[in-house]
Amino acid sequence: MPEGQKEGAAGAKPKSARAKSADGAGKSRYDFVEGDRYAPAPESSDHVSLRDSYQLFIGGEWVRAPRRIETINPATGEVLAEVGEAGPRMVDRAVAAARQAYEKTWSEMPGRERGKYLFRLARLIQERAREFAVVETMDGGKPIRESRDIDLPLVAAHFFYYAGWADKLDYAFPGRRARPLGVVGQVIPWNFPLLMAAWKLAPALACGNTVVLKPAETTPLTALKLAELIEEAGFPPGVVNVITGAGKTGQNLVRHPDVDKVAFTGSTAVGKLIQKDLAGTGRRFTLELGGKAANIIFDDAPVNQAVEGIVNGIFFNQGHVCCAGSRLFVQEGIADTVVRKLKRRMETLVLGDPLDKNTDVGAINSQEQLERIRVLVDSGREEGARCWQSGQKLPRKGFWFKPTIFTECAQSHGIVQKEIFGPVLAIQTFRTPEEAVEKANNTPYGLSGGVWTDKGSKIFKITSQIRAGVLWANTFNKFDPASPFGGYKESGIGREGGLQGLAPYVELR
Ligand code: TAP
Repeated sequence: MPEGQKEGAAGAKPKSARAKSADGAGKSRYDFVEGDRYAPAPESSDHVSLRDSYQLFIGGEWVRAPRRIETINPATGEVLAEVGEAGPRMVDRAVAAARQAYEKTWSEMPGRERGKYLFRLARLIQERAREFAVVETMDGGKPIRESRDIDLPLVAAHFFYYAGWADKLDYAFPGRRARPLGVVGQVIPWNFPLLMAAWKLAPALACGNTVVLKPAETTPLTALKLAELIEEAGFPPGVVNVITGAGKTGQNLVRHPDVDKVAFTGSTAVGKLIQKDLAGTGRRFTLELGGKAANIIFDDAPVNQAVEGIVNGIFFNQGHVCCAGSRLFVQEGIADTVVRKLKRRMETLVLGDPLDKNTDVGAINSQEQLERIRVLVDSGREEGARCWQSGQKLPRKGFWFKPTIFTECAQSHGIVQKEIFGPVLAIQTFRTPEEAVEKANNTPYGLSGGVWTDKGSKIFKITSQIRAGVLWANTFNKFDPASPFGGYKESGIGREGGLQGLAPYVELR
């Protein structure tokens, strides 16, 4: 069936979907609500304080970088603010500030005192959660429901969790003495900007390290606002430094000879470059990289719940999720039913204004990412897989991509093997559990996966055979700060979260 065309009953919209916007006048200046089925429920951005221009946060001061870059709202194309682009001198300065703070204060401070700073920061994040959620949505394009209900609560939870470990490191590693490593260079991606900052900062600081953090070029704002909170919480100058910029800034940071440890989250391609950069230096690193998770649905699974799990697995955050369930394996006997129900459910997804509380699918993060998705989707069509897209209208401005599925996929197709990092699902079928496991493991990645079945024994058997760091059973995309996260194979090295997330930030004696 051609792209965009709805199939018979499966494509029919449910009743609510046909209802017009209640007031008929809810058109925003970006035409987000055209064709929508609910009255607009926009989250207010009046309470948000955003500066026009941000400097670099180095040594507890705001330092001007001569070169500037703009960050835009991907849902509208509007410029939100300009930020500094840190060149080599600024990277040097940030690393020197972190070194000084490490030697003079932070590493010498008792864990219980470090914990107090982290608890204070966690509380400040909670107080300002609404504002931060709005900024995250404006800068990144993700639906406000996600940034408000998932990102921000998890960010605060991470700081609370690791604050609790700061004075208990002796219990984390019984019989050993945990010493911090020194200055940590941290580079993070754009898909969960604040959450990735929390995953990186909280354990590093709890263990007594100081940090230079580089957020992604397209989503620097919440990291800079976090720096404002770090200032407000009274952290000693230089304990946390935030430098903005593009890939070159990240490269200068990870190559810096006075950085003791590198923590990177991003693509496998850049992860490999970093590994090469650090080879032979003796410096430590952890890499949290890409994924191509298998979501496996057995014929004894509760189908309706599984369909919700599939939708959550691939359309959460527009599929900009390293652990997204981007490969679906359905047991042959229920494949037609699952695909039919999935298509019907996809038609009900609300795509549009990310600040609207009804929105399920927001904007693609950048023009560049949109192009990447288009290229891979075109390659799927060319290779012979069958493409189907739901019928939502796309807003005229900004970057958007319709929820998309491919059926009739072969294991060799690029859309099955490569990380698309967009709202695109490749569907395959299987007959036996062995075939499901074989196909699920046939990928260079090994970050996450999901299994749907009524049988507990099958869950244990299958999950123990899938080579992935995180596996969910009868659910998907669930996160907790106490639970370790990380990959096998080309999905990375090291773990973040939980007790395991402390280990990469300490030397054990
Ligand atoms: P990348 O292009 O790899 O960028 C990640 C970060 O590295 C950005 O801050 C980027 O800067 C910077 N960077 C680029 N080139 C660099 C270099 N040579 N040296 C040092 N830093 C460099 O990834 P992305 O497109 O932002 O993020 C998407 C990827 O992240 C996906 O593959 C996704 O699976 C992965 N991811 C993994 C996880 C976990 S926990 N495994 C979580 C989230 C995302 P600029 O962006 O400013 O250029």
